[in-house]
Amino acid sequence: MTIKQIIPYQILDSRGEPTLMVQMSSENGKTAKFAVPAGASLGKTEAVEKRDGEGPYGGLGVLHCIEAINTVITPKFIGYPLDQLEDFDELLIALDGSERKENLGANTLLALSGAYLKLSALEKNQPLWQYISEHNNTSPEFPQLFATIVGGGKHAPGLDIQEYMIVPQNTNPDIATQTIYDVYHTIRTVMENLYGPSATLVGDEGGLAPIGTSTEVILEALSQLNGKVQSKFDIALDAAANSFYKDGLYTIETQSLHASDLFKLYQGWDSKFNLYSIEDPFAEDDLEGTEIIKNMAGKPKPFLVVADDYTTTNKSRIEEMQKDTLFDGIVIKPNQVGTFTETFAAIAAARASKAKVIISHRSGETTDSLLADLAYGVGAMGLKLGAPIRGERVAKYNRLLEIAADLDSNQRQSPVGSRVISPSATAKTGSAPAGTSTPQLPPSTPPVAYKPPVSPIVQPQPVAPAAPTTAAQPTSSLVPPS
Ligand code: 2PG
Ligand code: MG
Repeated sequence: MTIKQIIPYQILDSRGEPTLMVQMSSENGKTAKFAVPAGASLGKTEAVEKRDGEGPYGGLGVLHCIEAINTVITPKFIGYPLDQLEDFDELLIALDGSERKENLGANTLLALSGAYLKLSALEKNQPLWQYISEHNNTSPEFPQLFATIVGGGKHAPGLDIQEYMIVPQNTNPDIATQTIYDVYHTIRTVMENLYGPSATLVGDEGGLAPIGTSTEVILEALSQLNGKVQSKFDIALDAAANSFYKDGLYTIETQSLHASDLFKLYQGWDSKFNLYSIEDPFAEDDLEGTEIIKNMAGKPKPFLVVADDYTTTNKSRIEEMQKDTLFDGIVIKPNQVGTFTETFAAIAAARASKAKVIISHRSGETTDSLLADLAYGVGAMGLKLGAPIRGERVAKYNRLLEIAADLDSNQRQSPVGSRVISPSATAKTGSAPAGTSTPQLPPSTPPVAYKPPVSPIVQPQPVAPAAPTTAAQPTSSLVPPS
């Protein structure tokens, strides 16, 4: 089966800015579409997103990308066979001919690569996750959800840290989603009580955006909810430290800190609130910060160090940085590199280095749900998907719920379900496969012993109340009475 038609068009992303969508059809009339997301906090080595630089939408339009598709790219691909992703992407990369896709634009390439990937799956009558899994020879597994509860940095006013996330320890999409829902809505009430109605406004990823608060307050509020919602959860931060770093100093919550003092601040938060991971804890070009990360490698760590801006979904960068096993987790964002073939290569490189693979959305998203299929299909450890509100975020939650429901109704044709895991027990205690250089970490909580039910989809557990009670609250309780 071959490509019959390619139609590119301009749509708006979740920030209301233009982005590119490609619709691709096969000879037998099947059609797939993919739309490209956009980031706000960017790594310096991300592939280049092409925008018009003039004309409508304040120059942010993608009409030049559309023109390039219509004139340069489409003529090469009409009649091109499906199910040949690597060749297809290779040809796109060659047509662009630049290191960082600045000629045609990484957004142009990704829109085509995504539509082609989806159409190839459709042609094989396979769910997208299955196609991805077979293509990569990976075992599908539901990811742990990294859900933004409170936002800051470049995504929302009020806080310097970009994302305060919870990571439910249960990967069953239904249980994880309910847990995130309960935490999100309770924190919303807490913030409203503390800072007034404006604290219920949200940032780009749906995270709450309270003004006049602090990291300590947010972490305290989150940690008070642990054990009171359906699944236990860990707390993770994306510092996105590039965005509050300048001239050797980090400006955070009225302090100006060198990397070593910022690290002490992180250690203080970790000792109080037991952080699971911090993404981009230092700016990517702060050598002092990189040195601190290097010194952590191979030793007990207070929290896992996750790379996003450092590695930008780039296989070579991942391989280079992971020679010293700098990072415990690596964020994967297809639009940082520009094609799905390169995205898969980055995932494989991250895995080969024993880092956890965390698939991620962007702050400017579309309602496309491919990321959920990608995370499940490659069996990623994590999926960053924002708050459980706003259509473009909810699309990913809903797709995971749909995959789980489909598998359930298809007699669980595939080994799926609820790995109940304790990251603080598995990752932070360094229980990586033998022979890896993952640092040995001090023992913390013992692993949650999980006995899979007969059906791989977990039976519903007793539901904890959405709003926690005050029974065991310290006097400084931030959590409202139910
Ligand atoms: C990040 C992402 C997503 P952005 O930094 O990890 O949360 O943000 O898309 O703005 O880069
Ligand atoms: Mg990040």
